[in-house]
Amino acid sequence: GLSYPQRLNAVTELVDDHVAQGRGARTAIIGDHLVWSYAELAQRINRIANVLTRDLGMLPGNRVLLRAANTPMMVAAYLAVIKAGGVVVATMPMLRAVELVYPIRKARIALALCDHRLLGELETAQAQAPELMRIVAFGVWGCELDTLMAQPGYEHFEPVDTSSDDVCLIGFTSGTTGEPKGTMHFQRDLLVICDAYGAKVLKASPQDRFIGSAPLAFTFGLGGMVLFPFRIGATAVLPDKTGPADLIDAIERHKASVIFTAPTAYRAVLDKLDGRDISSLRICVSAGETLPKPVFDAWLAKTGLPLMDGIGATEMLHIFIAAPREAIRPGSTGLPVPGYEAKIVDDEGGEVPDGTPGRLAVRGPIGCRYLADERQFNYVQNGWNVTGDSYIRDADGYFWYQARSDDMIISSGYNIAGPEVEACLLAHPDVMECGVVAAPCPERGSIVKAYVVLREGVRGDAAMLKTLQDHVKAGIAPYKYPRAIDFVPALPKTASGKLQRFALRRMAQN
Ligand code: 3SK
Repeated sequence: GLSYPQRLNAVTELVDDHVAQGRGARTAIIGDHLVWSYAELAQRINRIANVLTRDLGMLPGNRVLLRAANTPMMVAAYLAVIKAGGVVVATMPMLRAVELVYPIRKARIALALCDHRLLGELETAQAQAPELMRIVAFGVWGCELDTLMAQPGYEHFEPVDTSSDDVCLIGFTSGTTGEPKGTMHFQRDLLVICDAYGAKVLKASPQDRFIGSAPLAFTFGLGGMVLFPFRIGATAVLPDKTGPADLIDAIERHKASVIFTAPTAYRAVLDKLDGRDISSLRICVSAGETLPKPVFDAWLAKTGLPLMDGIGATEMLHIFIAAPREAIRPGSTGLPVPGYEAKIVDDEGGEVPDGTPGRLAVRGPIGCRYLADERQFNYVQNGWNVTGDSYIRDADGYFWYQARSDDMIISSGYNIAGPEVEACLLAHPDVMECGVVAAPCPERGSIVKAYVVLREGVRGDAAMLKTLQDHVKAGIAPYKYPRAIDFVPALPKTASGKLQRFALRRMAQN
């Protein structure tokens, strides 16, 4: 089992110990225009922590909103708040003012550190969120934070003597349904995910360079691009832009070796790969949404590397089911991460036999703790975290994704998993992205309806509709074929890049 001292400040172990133990010259962060060693990162963290506590009046336990893209300063600010005993509430850079008001009010946030390029929406939100007393800009010379940081005597900061179960971050779920929920995580949780998934499944080395595209405000990105590398003294590569072409550029340029991103991004990268060299990659993690088998197959064929699928949740901080590279079974999400247990339950919470679909329930060293939210009692039942995902466990203990519990389409009495139809459509070379939901139908109750983004230059006409319908009929049980297909230029996504099926379901009502 994992055990941690009762008094613990995670930043000591993630950054300061590397410096104290002679690893300060190692590269911690490579940005587009800078490289920081662990010693330089530690000093930036100390300078910001001094500003927070001496100039901005932050006290241990105070919540601080952070708003920036995945920049080195965002990382330093994140760790400075934690080192000073505060609680980080990071927000996705894409959020607009209306979306920022809710977390500010819910978490009663008085202080925000904000990249100067993203001030506009936050200032607009402030007008509707009187709790937010102070916004401090950073990112270029002359910004308030950058100026304050430069004060003499700010290069040292004693970590606040926090308890291992002091809350240090509140991650707001991106709201695929309902109001966002604030999930609270402890100082020790930041280390737990590294020592469980990181050490036992990912098995990266201090020589690795980590890259990815998820925002650091999404705990998938925080773990993959900051916590996992820092725990082992490895390097985080943080390019300014993280679109598919930018990722390829940065992998080539900085020889990144471990990548964390979502299936859609792998697909988009594949599309732009001709003539490029990404052979430095050796570990490729896919999570954030279900990994369609065609994407696994295509990535393997092109790169020779298996995608390491995994399922996590903001509630659980990071991935809790995945398979180590040597035990991957394509199409399956994997096995419980060592230290976690998982089972499949029915609607009453009773465990169902292997091979039977039901809801995925999990427990382990991290669990869901919503900030003042009654939905806690739906998510945690009898000590188990009951996710909204429908899964099957096979006789060997592998977990196979079926659908979000609410992604099942019932058509003429058949249960059809939308993601299975999506995976089949995605295997067609002209399909770039798709989402499959139920559309109302007087005869059948519902029909399967697909929203499809076609490859550039391909026409969404009647012939293509028939081609795709025939393709699904040939690939999976014919009753699952989409009776309706809309060709669309883009799919609705959350700020963390997840398909918003509820938005498609709403579109399908009309
Ligand atoms: O699977 C997810 O959506 C997830 C959420 C939070 C952290 C990590 C992951 C993979």
